[in-house]
Amino acid sequence: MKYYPAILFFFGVFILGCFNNAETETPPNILFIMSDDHAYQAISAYDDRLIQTPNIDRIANQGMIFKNACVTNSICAPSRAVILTGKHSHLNGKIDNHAKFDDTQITFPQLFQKAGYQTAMFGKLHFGNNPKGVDDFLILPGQGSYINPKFLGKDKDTIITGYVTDIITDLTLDWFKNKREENKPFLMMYLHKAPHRAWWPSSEKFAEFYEKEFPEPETLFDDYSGRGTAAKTAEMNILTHMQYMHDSKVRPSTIKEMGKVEPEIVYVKGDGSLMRPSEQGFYRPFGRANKGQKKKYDVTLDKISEDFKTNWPKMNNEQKMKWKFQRYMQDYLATISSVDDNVGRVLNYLEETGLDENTIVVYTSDQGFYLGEHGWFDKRFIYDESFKTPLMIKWPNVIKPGTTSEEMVQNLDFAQTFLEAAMIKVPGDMQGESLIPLLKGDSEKWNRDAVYYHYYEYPSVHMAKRHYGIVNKEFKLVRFYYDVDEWELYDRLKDPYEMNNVYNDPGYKEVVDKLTEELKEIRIRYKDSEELDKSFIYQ
Ligand code: SGN
Ligand code: CA
Repeated sequence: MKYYPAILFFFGVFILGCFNNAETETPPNILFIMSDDHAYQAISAYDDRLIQTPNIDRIANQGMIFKNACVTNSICAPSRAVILTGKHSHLNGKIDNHAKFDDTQITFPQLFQKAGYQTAMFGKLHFGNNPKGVDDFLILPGQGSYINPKFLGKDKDTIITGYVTDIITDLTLDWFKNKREENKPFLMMYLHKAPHRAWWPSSEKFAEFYEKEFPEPETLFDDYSGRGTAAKTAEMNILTHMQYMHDSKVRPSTIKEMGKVEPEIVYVKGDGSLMRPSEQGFYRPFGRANKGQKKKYDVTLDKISEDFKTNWPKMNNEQKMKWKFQRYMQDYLATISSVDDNVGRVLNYLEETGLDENTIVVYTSDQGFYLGEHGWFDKRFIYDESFKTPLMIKWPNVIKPGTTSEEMVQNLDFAQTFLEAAMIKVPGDMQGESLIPLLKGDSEKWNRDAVYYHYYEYPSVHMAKRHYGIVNKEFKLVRFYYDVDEWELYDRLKDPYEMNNVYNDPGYKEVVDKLTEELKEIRIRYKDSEELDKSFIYQ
């Protein structure tokens, strides 16, 4: 009997030794946080002129921030398909928001699940299919709703009362607290709907941000004179295409009372048919709110409508543009403020439980977004604000805190990075590159200097023409096609706002020749072609 304590001690030391040893070999957990349409200009780790995002910044401060991260196709569902399959749109087939996702393809969560990870997904997927490879999920149907959203689940669908950003976080935290199996590493996909149009904040943030005024971008009044047809014909101008009721949240009754105030705009759908804004269910997100919830929005909604009624009749176009820009920023940034608070809740939980020590945390968006640059909202273009996307990754003991990478990395690279980090075999047909050399500071092992981009969704909402191109740190060469055939070249270092297409400037002839050749090569390397393209033509 008297030897028991000693035996227990040695046994304890043995177990601890095994545990420590096991822990160093334990594959890391992955928390993948993605928001929808979150512009890097609206994250203070990138740029603090518009908003402070102290919680999202924590990931950058404790890890690495990528200043040249970009997407392969700047639109929601296609970007998600690229992330999940590690393949360009022309190979995974989800070229635009309308195309069906072929879910017989392997997505990286399936490989994690097979390798023994516990996997979960909460929030916006926007696929039309349920996710494969996740043990637990609750996803929004399509775009989902900001207020009292419906979720699709494995067993049953459910409507949850409240504000979507808070709810997605509650579901994620509930999973961590009550469903996580401690003996397995996890892959958690925590996917926000915010800050997607029509930018409905929580009632508190709506009131708070309505009082703020934001600096305008230098190119708010761009007349597109230095660019081609695509920029001139896109329907994403704040003055011309943003809607007073749907976007700026002037009450429907006020609009009615004032007569005709909305700009005349008709969208062309993917199948070529026309869709008027009213058919998009304008004001619908707010329509889901119950009486008590609506009441909380009333004070701010009344202020907006009062202001509009008094001032709109006196405004010239420049003033209307400025007014709409402020309303846009107030709501867009208010939704981001909620995302930031909620990301903080999840990061706190990881820290409090010590889970953070072996967890890779990623923050990104499905693409960038225009916050008034070139007069625009929305995305789609290869131009910087929508081509680039926020990306920051923290991985304790692997990534040196507070580091920056300027390399050309893409959402195409995520699957391979995560698989390699988890020591899971990467399928040979994935097209990205693991970011792990960059994360470890071995940048000499990274030799990509240009990326490929291809956007398809046209004709469709916002009318951004089809285009493909090649981008390196210095230049961007683009071909717009389908109903035009126009080339553009931008000097990214001399013209960071991309105001002047220098494709026909004789001084850039050598650059054009060299990049045209490289574009041909990169299309071959990634298996894109004119023939493939023809199979993606509508009608
Ligand atoms: C909706 C939006 C568009 C947006 C698309 C695609 N209009 O149609 O502004 O570009 O979604 O967004 S809305 O008035 O209905 O909000 S994506 O992120 O899903 O690709
Ligand atoms: Ca999106």
